[in-house]
Amino acid sequence: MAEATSIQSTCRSCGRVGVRPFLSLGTTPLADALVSPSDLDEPEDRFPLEVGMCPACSLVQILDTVPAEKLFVDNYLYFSSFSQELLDHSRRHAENLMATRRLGPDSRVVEIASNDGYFLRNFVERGIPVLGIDPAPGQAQAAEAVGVPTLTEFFGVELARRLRSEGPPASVIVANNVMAHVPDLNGFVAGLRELVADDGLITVENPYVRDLVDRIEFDTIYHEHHCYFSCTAVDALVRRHGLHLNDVEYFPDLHGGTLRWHLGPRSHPTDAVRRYLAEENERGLTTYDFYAGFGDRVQRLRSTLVELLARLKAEGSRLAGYGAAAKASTLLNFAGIGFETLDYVVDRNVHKQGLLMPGVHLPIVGPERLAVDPPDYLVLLAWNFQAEIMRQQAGFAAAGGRFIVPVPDPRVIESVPSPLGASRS
Ligand code: DWN
Repeated sequence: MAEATSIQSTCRSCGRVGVRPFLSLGTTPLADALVSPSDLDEPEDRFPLEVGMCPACSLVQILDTVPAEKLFVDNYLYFSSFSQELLDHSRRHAENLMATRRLGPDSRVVEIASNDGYFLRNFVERGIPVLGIDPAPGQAQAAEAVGVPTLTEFFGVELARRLRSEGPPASVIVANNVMAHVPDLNGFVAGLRELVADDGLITVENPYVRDLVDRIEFDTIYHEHHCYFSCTAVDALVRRHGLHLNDVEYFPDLHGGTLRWHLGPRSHPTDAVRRYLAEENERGLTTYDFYAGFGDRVQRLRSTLVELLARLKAEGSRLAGYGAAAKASTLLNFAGIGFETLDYVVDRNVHKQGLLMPGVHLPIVGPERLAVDPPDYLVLLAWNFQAEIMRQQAGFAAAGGRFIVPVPDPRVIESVPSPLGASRS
């Protein structure tokens, strides 16, 4: 049964009316709300999942807002440190900041959504003062265990004002995969401005909406992700709060294509900023037409994927999924893929093992299951970590197992791709 949500009648960034819908994924369970077997008799909340684009400021956003108390629960199960490639990516970022920002004992590095200390621990090892901010108690506890002091609170302008009244401004603020999650987007950005030093740097990382559309990454759409960012939308958003977009870095293989925006109170944009804004204008990311045909492409992907998996099942093959990711929940529920197709879903996050996937209730098991009860095919539901997972599961492949990538064109694959990289192109 669809639960009540508040319809977002105005843009989450600029506040104007007229956000134009371009995709509906039906009513889906909350992507992070893994189900305990003991709760199977309980009704599972499902909410409308529709996406639109604001013609005034170009922000892509979901149209329904789930009540915060449903969305943000204490037993949040996502721990960043379960991906070595993400840890390597974060360490490179930390080392670059230490070198370019000349950070030392008088600096202050703050991370918002600091999770389990996966990023800030790099500064702790070098004696640079840090502060983590993350409302999830389990992750905060894990961060404290690696020496990262963590405030278990939601970040916004009120917390920023309190931190500024109690201590120095932040030399660097890092916000990875969180600006898309916050219900009060303007309050979040106003908090960034409040907390950062006048000569400070803010880096914000989020998946890039251009790649979401180009690569048909519809499964990265879920209720926890309120917004999907372009440089144009970020530029308009941050200017409203006295911040400037000064640089852009692109990571084509991270989370399906990620941008890192460099923001600050002073304006000194690089050529990369001008290049991205010009390209988005030329490609039409600032117009509804760029998104208008996305829904049809998503429907075609769904049909191709379902037909491929059904054919393999009909031939007598056994299939399982890999990655109890939030995106896996969107994909499985939208495509209607459950026990008729997959036997189980593998995930090495021990906090997820023993639970069930939202909606379809497939059991989540550890990677060791692949050795004792291997399928013929492993569907990479966490396709964004394809290289890392395939390297890890080389034994599964050596024993004849094969991998299926579901996005952007569902297909059986053989070779192990290269690791993550970064560029400004
Ligand atoms: O914003 C967000 C995006 C960027 O990342 C948050 N919603 C949290 C997360 O979303 P997600 O759950 O879709 O993310 P992941 O990181 O794609 O999920 C990967 C899943 O796969 C995790 O549950 C961990 C698991 N995993 C694994 O079992 N073995 C991951 C790797 C790399 C592995 O080797």
